[in-house]
Amino acid sequence: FLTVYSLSGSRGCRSLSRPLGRRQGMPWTGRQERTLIAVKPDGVQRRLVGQIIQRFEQRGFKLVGLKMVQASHGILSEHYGELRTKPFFQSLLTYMSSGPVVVMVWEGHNVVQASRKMVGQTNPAEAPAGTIRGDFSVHVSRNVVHASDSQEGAQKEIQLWFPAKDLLDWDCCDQIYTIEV
Ligand code: DAT
Ligand code: MG
Repeated sequence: FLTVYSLSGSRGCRSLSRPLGRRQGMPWTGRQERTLIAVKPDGVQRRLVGQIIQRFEQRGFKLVGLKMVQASHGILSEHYGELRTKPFFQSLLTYMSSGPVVVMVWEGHNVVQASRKMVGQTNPAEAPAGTIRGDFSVHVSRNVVHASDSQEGAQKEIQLWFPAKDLLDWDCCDQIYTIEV
């Protein structure tokens, strides 16, 4: 366990007198909404991981979990269980397991709905410029990124992809500037 101490009061953080890192139970750090975002194999192959992470960071969300995995059909069948009867289901699983994916949990105010908007419609042809799919993809079968579609879905997906111990509850020092607390 690594504890990082801030060295000066010049960075504009309210919590400068205490360790940065794991949450200390301050009243202004209430647990917030979380969602699962994944850069799909096409996004990883096309070296879009950094740009996608940047969008969530710059919007003001907090990264609480991150890993790169080559997903099995087992976990993908569960993840996409609702689409089991669709004609594209098998090809979806083949594509999603074809190479590494970068799976993340992001936390913040209204993060589920906001990230769906940032990602854009399922079919990139309908996703406006400025969204991730609208900027980086052209076809529904290669739409670069996954985002949970509801708070309940997010909870299930987060549990499916991450053991609780791999999600970090930490204080981000700009938190008092991104939401009213
Ligand atoms: P979303 O990823 O926007 O939540 P979804 O849950 O309906 O959309 O579908 C999951 C993924 O399945 C989607 O991101 C890409 C793939 N998919 C959906 N519709 C498809 C289609 N008509 N043909 C091929 N792939 C499709
Ligand atoms: Mg979906």
